[in-house]
Amino acid sequence: MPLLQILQVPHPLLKRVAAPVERVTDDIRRLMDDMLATMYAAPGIGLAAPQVGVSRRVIVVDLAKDETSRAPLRLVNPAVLWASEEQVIMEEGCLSLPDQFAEVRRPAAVKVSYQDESGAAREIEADGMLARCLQHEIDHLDGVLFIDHLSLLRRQMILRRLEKARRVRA
Ligand code: K1U
Ligand code: ZN
Repeated sequence: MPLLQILQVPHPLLKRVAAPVERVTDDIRRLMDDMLATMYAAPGIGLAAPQVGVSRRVIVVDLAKDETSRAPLRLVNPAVLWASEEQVIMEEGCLSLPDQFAEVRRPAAVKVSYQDESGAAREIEADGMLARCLQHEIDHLDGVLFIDHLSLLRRQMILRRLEKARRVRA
């Protein structure tokens, strides 16, 4: 399975609203398999299609701690149907902003509708890390990054830190 290139900030595709998927075809299923392979290799716990240069509403998620307990989720056209009033602060990272982390406040629990790999309509209720990851990935489909939830000052600090790390590596 080919590994895809993960786009990094400030690639313009990361700020674009992704288009809905009209039909779950073999191409979409192949994309999700390639995204999962890319996510496991990164490593990460989620990935959205725009991060690999495809501006379509597709995400994958797997919170498994090791290869033996993998439980991949493939979500096409995911949408938040309900979000809890309760909000929690958790640390987030993003494969498009490597090695940058920040505490972000979001709803503690969500209910998400989506289509699975066969095109069937499904819903998932989540809290904890799964709720966090689903919200982070759905944000990517709307061109929103976790740093967009931070103050301007903190966002600029992270972007400067990222630039500095790139300069050191170059
Ligand atoms: O969307 C992404 O860039 C993937 C991102 C998902 C995410 C992380 C944390 C909170 C919300 C969403 C990542 O996977 S960053 C890497 C990461 O968190 C991780 C990597 C290896 C093991 C465990 C976590
Ligand atoms: Zn991300």
